[in-house]
Amino acid sequence: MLKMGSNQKKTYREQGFLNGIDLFSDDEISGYRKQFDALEARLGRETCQIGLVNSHFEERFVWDMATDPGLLDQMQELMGEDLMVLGTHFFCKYPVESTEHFVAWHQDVTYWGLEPPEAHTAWIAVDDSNLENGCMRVIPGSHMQGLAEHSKSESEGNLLSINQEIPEEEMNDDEAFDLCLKAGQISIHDGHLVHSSLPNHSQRRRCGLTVRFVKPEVRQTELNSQKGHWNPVLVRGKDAYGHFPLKEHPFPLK
Ligand SMILES: O=C(O)CCC(=O)C(=O)O
Repeated sequence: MLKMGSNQKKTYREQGFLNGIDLFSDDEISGYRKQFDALEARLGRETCQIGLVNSHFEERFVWDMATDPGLLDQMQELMGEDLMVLGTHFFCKYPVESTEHFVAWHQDVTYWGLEPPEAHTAWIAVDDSNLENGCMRVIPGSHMQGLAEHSKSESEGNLLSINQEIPEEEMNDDEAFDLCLKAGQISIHDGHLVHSSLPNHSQRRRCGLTVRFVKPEVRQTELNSQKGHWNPVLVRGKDAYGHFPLKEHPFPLK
């Protein structure tokens, strides 16, 4: 089991995120990147930008990334023994052509319909992600401040599913911390943490795979932002609650 230091757990509790955790070696991530590139060649950029939702049910490599034993060890350290993968979603920002795509300031759990509204996300860098290509940014400690009012973004290019945002005038960008990552590294953030990302002004793609985790005690009380039901899969421990229909693993765990 990969052990996380008590300092990291304290940081996560206090700041609401961790950054720069090594997960995959250069060889491993370049293998996964090749498989993503092949998917992109097959499906096209428009789909791959934000259209790949829950592809771990169809694509073996996405399942392997999302359930990597080292990742599950880390998530168990933060969340406890019993762990479900709630969903996966690629966020892929291509170099700006006409529209500048960005992700507006938001808190994940606002529109996920979960009760209690608790979820944690691992963001796996498929490509290097930094200031030039629009890495994720977070407001440290903002997960402690409750849920903010979200409205519709007025700027074109917001990649969020229902174009939600915490209005610009309520945000102070000076407080933002940039989550620069090398490919193969991950960040982890609390579903209450305020975060966003700026447009990709480089000539490189910026692709990350988000893996959302919940504990089995969570239930879905409203439809999520895609107007649907979640299909979580138990990946560690046990489900003593049965709040979701039991979902089989699409592929064996490593
Ligand atoms: O990848 C990004 O730019 C944003 C990701 C995000 O909003 C999320 O993980 O909830």
